[in-house]
Amino acid sequence: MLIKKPADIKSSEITDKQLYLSRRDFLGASGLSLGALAAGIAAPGLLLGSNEAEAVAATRLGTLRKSKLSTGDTLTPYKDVTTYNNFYEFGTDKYSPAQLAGTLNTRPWTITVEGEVKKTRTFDIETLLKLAPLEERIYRMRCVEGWSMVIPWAGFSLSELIKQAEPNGNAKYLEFVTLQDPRQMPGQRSSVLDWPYVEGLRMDEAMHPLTILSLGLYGEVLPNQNGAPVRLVTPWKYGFKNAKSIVKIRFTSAPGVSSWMKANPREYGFYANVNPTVDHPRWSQAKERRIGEFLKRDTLMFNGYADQVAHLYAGMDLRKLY
Ligand SMILES: Nc1nc2c(c(=O)[nH]1)N[C@H]1C(S)=C(S)[C@@H](COP(=O)(O)O)O[C@H]1N2
Ligand SMILES: [Mo]
Repeated sequence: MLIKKPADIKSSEITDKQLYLSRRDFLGASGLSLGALAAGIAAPGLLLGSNEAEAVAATRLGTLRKSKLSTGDTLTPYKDVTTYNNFYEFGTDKYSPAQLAGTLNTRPWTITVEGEVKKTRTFDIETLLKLAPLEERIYRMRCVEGWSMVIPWAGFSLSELIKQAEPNGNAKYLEFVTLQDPRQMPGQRSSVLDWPYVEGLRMDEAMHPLTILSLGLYGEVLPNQNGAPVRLVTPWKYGFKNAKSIVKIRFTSAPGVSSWMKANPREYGFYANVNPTVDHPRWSQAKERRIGEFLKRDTLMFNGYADQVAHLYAGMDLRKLY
């Protein structure tokens, strides 16, 4: 009997949660190691040629721990997650990043941790991949432009890296800095933003269990257009907070000025918490279009994560500190 097992299906064909989950469970249950896949050792029913097997093994992340912090919302199809992107380093329209990000070279790659730390340190991407067990975090994501997605990220709590970075007593904020290299990132030849892309968080936001460094999605390493090889994910904030392709994390005593704040301080604030009651000057934030759905849905306070994060902002006027 020739049944196409979920593991044989290329990621590009994956369109929904069920398929993703069944493929993952199949890999888990079969006891197949990445090594076995890479060596092209065929298991019964696993009909991969060795080249194909190598390609799959090179992008797969292995077993991911499940997390109680994941949402049960239906996943946005892989195709939409990886072809409808904001990544201005590869153009300002949604479709260019998927077409142009092939020029980004993600190996070798390092993140330098500096500023208010005991000692400046550099982590290479191989070290980062092993810094903590990778978890699957299925998060609702909301762009300030009014669309949203549900993405199964793979990553670990940013707090794991912060612990290793040993910030000192002056460290109250963090800055995340994207790679700057116009040869690899053609969008940087234009001055739409003040490069490199910089975003920031307050220390308690950065330490919050929901905040992750993501190294993958849908069980595979991040596609370049989604911010390979490592990017920030803070699901209760607007998408622009989540700096992609990070090369530097700086600990500071005062909040930094992000690229978007520089570009337009009236439109973009430091906090950028999803808030349906405070509109962006150009876009209402009351409703959102979940990619793949027809009717708009109500946007939820803190993107639906109020129970977990509202306490971080107790006593703050969120109309002023948007
Ligand atoms: N370096 C960099 N990071 C970035 C951006 C960008 O233009 N450059 N766009 C942001 C915006 S506006 C959004 S909505 C998200 C989109 O992430 P995704 O394409 O993985 O869904 O990335 C954010 N991170
Ligand atoms: Mo966005």
